[in-house]
Amino acid sequence: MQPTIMHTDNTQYYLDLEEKYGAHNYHPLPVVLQKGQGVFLWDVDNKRYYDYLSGYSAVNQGHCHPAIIAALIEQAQQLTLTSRAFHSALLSEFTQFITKYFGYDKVLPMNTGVEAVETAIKLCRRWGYDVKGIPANKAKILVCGNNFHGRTSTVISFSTDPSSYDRFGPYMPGFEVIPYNDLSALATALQDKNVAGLLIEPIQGEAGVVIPDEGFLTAAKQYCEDAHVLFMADEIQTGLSRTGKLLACDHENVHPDILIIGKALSGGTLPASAVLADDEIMLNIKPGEHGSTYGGNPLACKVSMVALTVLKEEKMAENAHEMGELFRQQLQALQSPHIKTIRGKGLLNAIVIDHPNPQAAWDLCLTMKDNGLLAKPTHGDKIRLSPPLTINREQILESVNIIGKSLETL
Ligand code: IF1
Repeated sequence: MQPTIMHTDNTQYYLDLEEKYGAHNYHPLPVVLQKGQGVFLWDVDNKRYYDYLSGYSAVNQGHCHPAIIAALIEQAQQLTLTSRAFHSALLSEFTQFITKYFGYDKVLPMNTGVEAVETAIKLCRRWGYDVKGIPANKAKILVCGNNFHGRTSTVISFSTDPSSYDRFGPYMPGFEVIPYNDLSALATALQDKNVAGLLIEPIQGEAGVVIPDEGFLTAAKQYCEDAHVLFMADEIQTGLSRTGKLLACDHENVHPDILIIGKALSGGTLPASAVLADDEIMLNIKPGEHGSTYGGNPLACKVSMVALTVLKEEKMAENAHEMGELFRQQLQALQSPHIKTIRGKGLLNAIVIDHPNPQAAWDLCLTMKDNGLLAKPTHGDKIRLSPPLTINREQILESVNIIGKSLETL
């Protein structure tokens, strides 16, 4: 089943420990990591790998980016947490910095991605009642088939993936699933006057990097506006330069009513997420009605400002665009009979494997691991390929070489 697994005793020691004492809610590749720098990771035997997962796009700026780590250390020695019972200088500065950076009136900081999604849902419902005038407890939020927005019991209530929701019910009502990239389904769903918002990934990551038709986001935003419905973009995975623009919505010049970001907001150092919106939406939540102990802590605020600065100063969106084009073109040039599809935008890419063995994508990831490149299959036959945005030309060519060599063993 797993022909290429080669563990050292050292690696096996750690695999056994986690198997025995950790919950079994993941099925990781059998590699145990202990160091990261830029586009590279090292395992406990000091073997070096290209990182083609980037912490699920949380490490866009590269592992242990020197400016981000310096800010982290400096702030950790100064002040890490005040709670929101008091003000902090850094939260104040951060609110100004990030609202100017993305062009919104206000920000609400949280920690994990799914908490930011939950926050957006609450903001949207509140706006629905207080501004749109939806009758009490009737607000509806539209979501898309094959969505991924996180793991809380509310968010899995509108997942269409049984492995996310099965036997975790009862489920939160108030959501309607419509097909992704389907304007006529959206138009029909928007006829319901109780719809308060549309929650959407501008590119569906977990579904296997599914890119909607050109013009879809623009039209969807317009349909929402016409129906007096909020357009909420989950840019947790697609945002922060990953797809070759600061936000994936920027490819169509769409400015979401509610913007949800996370992951790379802290450059992979600590959980930091944020929801951005204008006053008409944000100010409906009053003191005491929403919050979080760690949300907006000074450490996260400092690190996030540097992580966002680094994205711009080092032109990571431009590099993601260029390296993404090169990467897909080089993959194409491999002419591998085992690649059915290559798709992506910037450095958010996926390949679909064509092979009679249903385990082929997993086996390929094991072989790539042995050859010095880490990536993870999703939904059986797809492999997401998303290196840090600092990757250069020579590193892309070497990576494609590793992928090509590995494909030949299938
Ligand atoms: C896991 C995928 C990535 C996300 C979008 C919200 C969240 C995520 C668009 C929640 C999180 C993760 C979480 C991770 C696997 C993963 C993932 F494989 F599911 F698709 F990134 F590629 N919205 N995505 O992608 O953010 O609460 O986790 O901070 O193991 O669940 P979170």
